[in-house]
Amino acid sequence: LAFVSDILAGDIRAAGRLMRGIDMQLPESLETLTHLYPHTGRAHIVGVSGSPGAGKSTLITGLISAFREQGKTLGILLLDPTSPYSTGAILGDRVRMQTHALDKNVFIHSTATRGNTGGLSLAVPGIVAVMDAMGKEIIIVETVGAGQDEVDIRHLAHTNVIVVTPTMGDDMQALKAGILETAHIFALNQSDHADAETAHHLLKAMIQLSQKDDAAWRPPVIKTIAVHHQGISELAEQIAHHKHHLEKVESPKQTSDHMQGLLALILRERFMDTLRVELSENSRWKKLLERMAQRKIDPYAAAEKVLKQLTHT
Ligand SMILES: Nc1nc2c(ncn2[C@@H]2O[C@H](COP(=O)(O)OP(=O)(O)OP(=O)(O)O)[C@@H](O)[C@H]2O)c(=O)[nH]1
Ligand SMILES: [Mg+2]
Repeated sequence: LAFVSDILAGDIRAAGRLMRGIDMQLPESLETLTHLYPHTGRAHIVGVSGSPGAGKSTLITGLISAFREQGKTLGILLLDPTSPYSTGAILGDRVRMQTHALDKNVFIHSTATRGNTGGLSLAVPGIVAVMDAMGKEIIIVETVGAGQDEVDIRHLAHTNVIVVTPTMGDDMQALKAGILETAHIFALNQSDHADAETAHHLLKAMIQLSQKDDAAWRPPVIKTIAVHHQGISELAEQIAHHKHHLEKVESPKQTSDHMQGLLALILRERFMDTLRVELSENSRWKKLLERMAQRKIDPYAAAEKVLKQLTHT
């Protein structure tokens, strides 16, 4: 348990080691997490999602400076996108964020995202919990919003920042309703682009349409030019503003949604693993598989049978 107190004291080496253990889902690392968990729940978790190349890492680098100026401590988690656009991006991000790498108040970790089901990996909530236990006041999680990630990051982040760009053009129409509704703040990055004004109006109109009349929080759109550090302080301000909003109004509901989502995420992954082993190794399904092959039972009916048997034993 000396290890636990090291983490609580913010020891970087101990934390890095534990995070790698959580990445691999080592039993002893999960055991340590059990002891750390009661010390978590203090950090403000901010998700930053958006398409590959939207400018997420550049924005985050700016946000780190803005929050450091306020004396806040930070944890940054970069989720390695599997998208072909982003090969080597983590390394690049690390290099760009290097200005902060010597600052002991900023802890940066990167990990692969994909779990069995294509969403966040099992490790992500654990790694965030370690940063929380280390006493990091703000934890920023960068994730590519191309797949289902933004749906899962919702169950972790208190504040969801979606990064969009004017070059998205028609693609902006493709912003899924689910994303519009769960975003708390939009950063319209690359606002130095010629189409920025058009995109700004379009985005605001879309947000307007997606909002319920009685919505307690209306997502602001912040125009940013991350490379020139423009709009960053406004973005940081809105993040803080949203935190206050949660403290006043929505927190209990969000917490309960988060707990449910986290549990579902972990159960889904665990269940997939169990299921894979079960179907390939337990001989009791052999007959069923054969009957499927002989077209004596269709796959839907077979699945129904498996489900019934598994949930009733
Ligand atoms: N013109 C312009 N370029 C920008 C702006 N913000 C970022 N960039 C550039 O866009 C490129 C991608 O920026 P990143 O911050 O790596 O984007 P990202 O969203 O983290 O990318 P991935 O992690 O690969 O998904 C870099 O070359 C940046 O310098 C901006 O506001 N305007
Ligand atoms: Mg990036």
